[in-house]
Amino acid sequence: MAVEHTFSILKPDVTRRNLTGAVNAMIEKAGLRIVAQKRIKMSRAQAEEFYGVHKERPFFGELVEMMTSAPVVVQVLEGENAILKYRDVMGATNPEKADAGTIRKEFALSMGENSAHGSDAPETAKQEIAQFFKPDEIVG
Ligand code: DAT
Ligand code: MG
Repeated sequence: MAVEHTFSILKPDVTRRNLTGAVNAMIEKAGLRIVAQKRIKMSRAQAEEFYGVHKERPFFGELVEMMTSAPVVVQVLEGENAILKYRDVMGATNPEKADAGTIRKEFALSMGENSAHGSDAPETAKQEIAQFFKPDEIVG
């Protein structure tokens, strides 16, 4: 399995509760390397573009509101099989269904405020990284 990059967001519920370091410790403990990171306040346009695939879903408005409600930390994570590995470290979308020891089990407040985003496939990882980082901001 090759070394991959995946895109991560530590969501507003994490920054609001001052848990950035605690989540990053779980990421690093899992063997993923944070090779790019910045704290930003997402604009409505950025959030709508980022979650465009969900725009017809009933929760879309709420999702955009939540993602723009406080700063987020956007990241590129590097590692062997990073895309699937980070999905495992995050746990299930619904924190009630997330396994023990995952980010969402430990920290998520609800299905909406579920602490972390991670890309779901190589193609989406590439697109999502490109939305937030220039190539020279990724330092492996
Ligand atoms: P994931 O973030 O695990 O990739 P997703 O891509 O299906 O999950 O959905 C994106 C985000 O949208 C998810 O992290 C939280 C929110 N969301 C998904 N389904 C939801 C629902 N039924 N009610 C409220 N928010 C939801
Ligand atoms: Mg998703």
